[in-house]
Amino acid sequence: MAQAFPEISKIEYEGPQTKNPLAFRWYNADEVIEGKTMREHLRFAVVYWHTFRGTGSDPFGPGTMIRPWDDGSDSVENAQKRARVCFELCEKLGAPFYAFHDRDVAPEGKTLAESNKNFDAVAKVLKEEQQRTGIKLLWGTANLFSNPRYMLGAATTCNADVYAFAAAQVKKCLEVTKELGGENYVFWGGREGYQNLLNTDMKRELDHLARFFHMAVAYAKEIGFTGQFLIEPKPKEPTKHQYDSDAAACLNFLRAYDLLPYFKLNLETNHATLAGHTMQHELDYAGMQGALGSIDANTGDLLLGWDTDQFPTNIYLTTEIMWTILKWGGISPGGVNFDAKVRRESFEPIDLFHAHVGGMDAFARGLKIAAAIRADGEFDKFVKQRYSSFDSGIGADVESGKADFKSLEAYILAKGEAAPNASGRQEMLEHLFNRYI
Ligand code: XUL
Ligand code: CO
Repeated sequence: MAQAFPEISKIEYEGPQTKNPLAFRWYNADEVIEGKTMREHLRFAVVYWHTFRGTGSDPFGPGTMIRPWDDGSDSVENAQKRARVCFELCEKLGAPFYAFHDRDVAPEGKTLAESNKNFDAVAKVLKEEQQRTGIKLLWGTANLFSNPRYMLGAATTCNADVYAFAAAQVKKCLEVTKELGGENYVFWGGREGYQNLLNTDMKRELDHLARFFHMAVAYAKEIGFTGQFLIEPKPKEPTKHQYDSDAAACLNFLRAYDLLPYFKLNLETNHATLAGHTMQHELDYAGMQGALGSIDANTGDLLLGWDTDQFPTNIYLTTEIMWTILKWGGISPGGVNFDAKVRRESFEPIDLFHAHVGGMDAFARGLKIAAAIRADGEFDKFVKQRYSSFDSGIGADVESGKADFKSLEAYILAKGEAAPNASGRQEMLEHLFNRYI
């Protein structure tokens, strides 16, 4: 097949001084940081849906993207051709992974059997290309939200037939993900939520969702799929209230239904901010509970209240993310997955390269800055000192479980007043953070 991007050769690391926009200034795949290469830390992945199926359409107008390799048809041949283009892009970027929904890579047929046949035909090409290039599948997932049958949800629908369809679709997607050596399997709760509680039995819907996840875990075991299951939180859009609204809600759900041993979280920046959190908050919250699985790397827009899925270029953001990921020991077998789309106005094929190169470089730079912050240890020292009253005496009794309300009362009655507080020094610390940027 002729190249889709003949004018672009492999993107190389040229160092911070280069003026070449299609070169890495910071992402030097083999450079070792904290004992691992950048490639191993970052595990970059290209998403199939935005990058190869995004048309640039919005509620006010049709698609704008120029994609010369795509004939615009829903044929299996076109899908197979597109699959090969995905690998050309990943190879030229040096991205070691990709991720897909079943319905992005292969057209949906008139029946489930026909859809499965289409999926197999494209999976055959994906496998060939994986073997040719060494590029791997970070995760697979089933699209349980686009087809109108899923308008009321999939695993949380009120329609048992729709529930059965969704289960069958996930069954097939697990089989294909296993066949392609997928390292994770993601559930993003597309329409798993509600628009209105007047027509919704929330308890029953959540019970059904938990049953669904238990069935997925059981089937994975049966077929020998050993990838990590991930849930991707998002608070709203398309429904008004998504059940998997943020990290804390997901972890509570998983714990309540005995699913915690089988799942971690796939955290996405734009979803975190829609939930009223920072990405760093979500990462830290998941990390402290051993549930930090993978990230969908993107960013929202401060002035827009929806999921704009922009490519991340903000160094503060990528530093905070990589700092927190390093803190919790990394994200493998997860990765940094660019769930991001070029703007409608960035319609030329080369914009796909500018977007990914910029995102990869921003993360590489964030990783280097985060490692420098950790090497100096100034923040760690400050925070450790801040909590030092819990290292000995009455504080240590609290942490060890030795103290109770009576002993704490006796202690403070004898003392008369608590020791004075120390300043939080927020401004000093924010200034210190800037020193590394
Ligand atoms: C939607 C979203 C999805 C998931 C995969 O906001 O992020 O693309 O990442 O279903
Ligand atoms: Co996502």
